[in-house]
Amino acid sequence: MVKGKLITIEGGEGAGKSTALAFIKRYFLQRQINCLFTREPGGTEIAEQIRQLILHALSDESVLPETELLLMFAARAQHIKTCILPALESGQFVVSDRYVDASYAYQGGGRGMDNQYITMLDKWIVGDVCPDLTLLFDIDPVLGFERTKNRGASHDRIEREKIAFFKRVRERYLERAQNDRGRIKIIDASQTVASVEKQLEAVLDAFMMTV
Ligand code: Z5A
Repeated sequence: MVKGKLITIEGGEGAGKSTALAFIKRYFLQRQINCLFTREPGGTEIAEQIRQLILHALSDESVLPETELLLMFAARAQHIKTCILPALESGQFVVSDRYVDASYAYQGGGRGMDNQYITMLDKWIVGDVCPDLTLLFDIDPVLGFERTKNRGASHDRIEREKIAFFKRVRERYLERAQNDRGRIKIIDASQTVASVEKQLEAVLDAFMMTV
């Protein structure tokens, strides 16, 4: 029986997910809540190897959208069965930096893959291991890109996509939030770090009242 809670973090490029994670860690630490922090694609040894392949494949051969989608779900299968589910079953809270909504947003919205394939894989691989809460960091992709430029790190294969791709990603995320308001909470990520943390605290406080 699943006893823990699954919280996922989503958003576009440079939305500030990594920055917010430090705040979320402090939030749970202060409340002495045992929490596992993980990420997708990745989170287990095999899934991290798949991540490497998806984001940094060293080949001139282009990665097909179908391949990308299947690899995302291959990594997710490993992640759920060997990491997320055992933690939830032992009563732990799990916070994942990205999860299945990202496949709908990036492979569905960004790459334009038919939703029916994603839904099919979602039903098969994710099943009922659905997030209890999703924090969607929403930002105009132009501003998100500005921020990552300042960070100075080199871009991976997906990050090298054009702005139109990230606009479609954002639209798909917002569409999903619209259709699942109980689970997906939008954080206005264009605000200052202090304001983002305030929004986060309010959402997490409200969520903790329900558990
Ligand atoms: N992907 C997919 O396609 N399908 C899937 O199913 C899954 C994933 C699961 C890996 O994601 C890629 O995988 C991702 C989607 C795809 N590709 N893309 N794009 P990732 O999560 O590992 O990497 P990311 O999305 O590229 O995250 P990021 O670039 O590291 O962004 P971030 O974590 O949201 O931002 P950050 O590093 O916290 O902040 C960026 C900069 O802005 C940094 O300099 C901060 O200091 C600054 N910052 C942060 N917050 C603020 C505020 N509030 N004001 C001003 N400046 C700020």
